[in-house]
Amino acid sequence: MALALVLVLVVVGSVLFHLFSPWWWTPIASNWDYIDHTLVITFWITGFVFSAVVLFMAYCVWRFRHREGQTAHYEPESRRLEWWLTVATALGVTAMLAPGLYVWSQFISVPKDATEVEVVAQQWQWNYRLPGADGKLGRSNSRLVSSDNPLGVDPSDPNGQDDVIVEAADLHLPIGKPIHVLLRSIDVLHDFYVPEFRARMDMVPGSVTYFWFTPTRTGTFDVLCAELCGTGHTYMRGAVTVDTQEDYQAWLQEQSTFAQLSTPEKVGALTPDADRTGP
Ligand SMILES: [Cu+2]
Repeated sequence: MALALVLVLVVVGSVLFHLFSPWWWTPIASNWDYIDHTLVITFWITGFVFSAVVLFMAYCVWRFRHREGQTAHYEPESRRLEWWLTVATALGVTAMLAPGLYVWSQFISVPKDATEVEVVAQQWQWNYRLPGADGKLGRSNSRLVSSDNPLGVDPSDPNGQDDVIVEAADLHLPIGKPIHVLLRSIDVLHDFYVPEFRARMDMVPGSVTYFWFTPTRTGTFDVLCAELCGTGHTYMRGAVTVDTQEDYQAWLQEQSTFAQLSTPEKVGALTPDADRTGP
C-alpha cells in the first residue's frame, strides 16, 4: 500500500515540479517560437505517458496485492493489448517527430532576402565575417589562414575585399532582418549556440553548415560553444548584440574590411571620408 502511495506521489510531485519549476527557457529573441512549441508538445506527450505508466503501476501494486490463497494467472500473450499498445506508441512517436521535421524544414529553408553572416570557430574563440557593400561574401579556404588572414579569405576574389572581419570580438546584428548564418570551423568540431535564438548547429572542419533566423528583440546574448572542442571549451564564450538599424550602422562603420586589414595603413575607415580614427 505504501509503495502504491509513493508511486502516486512521484507523479503528483513531478507534475507540480514541472509547473512550478524556476528553470525555464530564456525569453526568446528570434522567430523560432516553433521550436518552443515542439518542446511543449514533447513535454505533454512524455509527461502524459510517464504519468499514465506510473499510475498504472500504482494501481497494479494495489489491485493485485498479496492475498492469502490467491495465485497469479499465466497469460503470456494478448493480441488485443499488443495491437493497442503498438498503435498508441506509433501515434505518440509520430506526434513527437512530425513537428520536429516540420520545424527542421523551415530551419534550413533560407528566405531569399536573408543577409549572409559567417561565423568562424576556432579553439577557442568566435570570429565573424559580414559581406561588405556588395552584399556578397568572398571565397575562403582554411589553407589560407595566417596571422594576417585569420579567417582564410581568398585575396584573389574581389567579392572578399570589402568583407567585414570581426576577429574574437562581439557580433552585432540588425533587428528584424533575416540572417543566413554560415558556419565554418578552422580546426575541430564546434557548435554555434545562442539560447535566445533557439538555434544552434555543429561546425564541421572542411564544410559549411547553415541555418537562418530573424532577431526579434534588441539586447546582448551569450554565444556558447555546444560541442566539446578541447580544454578551453568552457571558456569559448562570446556575445551577439541585436541592435536597432541606426546602432547597427554605427557599429558597422567602426569595423575593418579584409582589404583594410591586409593593408594596415588604411585600417579603420570603412568609408574613405569617415571622420574618425581606426580601432
Ligand atoms: Cu568550441
